[in-house]
Amino acid sequence: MKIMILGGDGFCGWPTALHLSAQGHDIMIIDNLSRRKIDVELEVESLTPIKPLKTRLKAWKEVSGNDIIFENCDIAHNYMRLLYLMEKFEPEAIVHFAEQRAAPYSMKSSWHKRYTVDNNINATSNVLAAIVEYGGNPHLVHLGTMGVYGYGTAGMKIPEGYLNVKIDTDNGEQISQEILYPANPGSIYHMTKTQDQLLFAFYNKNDDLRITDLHQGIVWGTQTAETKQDERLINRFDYDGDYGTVLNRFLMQAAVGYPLTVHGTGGQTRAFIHIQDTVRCVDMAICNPPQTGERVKIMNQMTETHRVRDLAKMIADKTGAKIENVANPRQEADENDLNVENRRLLGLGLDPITLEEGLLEEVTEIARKYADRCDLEKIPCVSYWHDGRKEDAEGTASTSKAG
Ligand code: NAD
Ligand code: USQ
Repeated sequence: MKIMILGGDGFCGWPTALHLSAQGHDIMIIDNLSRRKIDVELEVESLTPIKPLKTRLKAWKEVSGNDIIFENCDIAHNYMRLLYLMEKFEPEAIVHFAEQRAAPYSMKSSWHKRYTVDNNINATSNVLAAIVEYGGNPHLVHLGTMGVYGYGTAGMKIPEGYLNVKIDTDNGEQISQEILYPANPGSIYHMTKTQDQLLFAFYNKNDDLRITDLHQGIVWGTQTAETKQDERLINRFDYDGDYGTVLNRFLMQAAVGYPLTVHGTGGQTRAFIHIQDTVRCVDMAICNPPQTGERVKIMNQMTETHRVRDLAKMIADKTGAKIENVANPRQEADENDLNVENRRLLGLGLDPITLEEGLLEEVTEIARKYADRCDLEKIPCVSYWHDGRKEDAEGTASTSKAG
């Protein structure tokens, strides 16, 4: 199959491109390398030494014998080039990873809020318009987020995208309808993903586009079967306060002897999935497309849920790391339960990698191995959701200094 990977130089996109190439598909990566430029802006680097994209592609050719095409294009702002590349390559499937994906980065300043809205919503809108204009009926697989639902339970498992509601009509009848589960984003980044959902619903209804939206939890881990094959193929590992996600941050903090930075009480419950399972799920989604005329297929792409403080304890027990409760820079519930339906991907044969089996390998093979590349000053999260959170944090800092 010919598959276009939008955002194929990123943390999820790169290992997905290699996996699909190893399966024998023809791959074209489209990326504007904005994630690498954001590293320059933030003055931080991936903990793992990632190579320039052309070096990565050369190494993959040597290891596998396969070519992957790369085209540099800003899909949010260069619509004509995106359309031209679709018409030239004629993809049968398109995987869309190409968005600004960090919640703290999206909340850093008004510039970062506007950049994230502009980049993400225009990217998705352009992809959908280009698919219609190109006319080849490719299946679009988008990486969405569990955060579109918020992190509550409403006394039930969060369903896979749609909620059955009963409505009392004016003439006393009751009707049933399935609606998109109510959106409840917790950051500007998450909000852009809720807007993506509406764009998908519209283009599906109006143009019969075949779309799968994968509502993914927090991805942890670094390597996959393909990225392990040569050090030049290594995947990125973000640990800084803007892009590092909680579990990978804790793994790195344990490796460098930095107290694990639990925000607030650590009562936040979140959904997780290993990067190897991300890659497998995208493959399964591509192999099981919706039919033309079928509504947007939504699958919850996560394999386990954990409370942040339990994760910290699990890693501290395995490594001897200390835990520190720091003031939470985010506007989010201190404690929440999370119960998620994920039967669709399990039903397609996903056999998840669990935290229990994978954690120590990550600490020793990745976090400890590259610990000397860590810049300790980049660890604290200093993106505050609003001024009150900043004042709280500064208040806490001055109290502890005084104490
Ligand atoms: P990433 O930042 O590592 O990769 C995104 C890639 O897209 C980068 O290479 C970037 O340069 C590219 N890109 C961004 N805007 C672009 C544009 N306008 N034109 C062309 N290329 C562009 O992010 P990731 O962690 O690989 O996440 C990929 C997708 O998966 C995102 O949409 C994210 O929302 C979703 N997701 C990620 C996680 C996670 O924990 N990493 C969890 C759930 C969902
Ligand atoms: N947290 C800590 N300490 C830290 C870092 C984070 O306690 O050092 C807490 C946060 O306050 C939050 C939780 O851990 O409660 C998760 O934070 P995160 O940065 O790991 O994840 P999040 O901001 O939600 O974003 C990540 C990805 C995003 C994806 C999302 C999936 O960056 O692209 O969409 O996970 S989900 O969380 O399911 O919405």
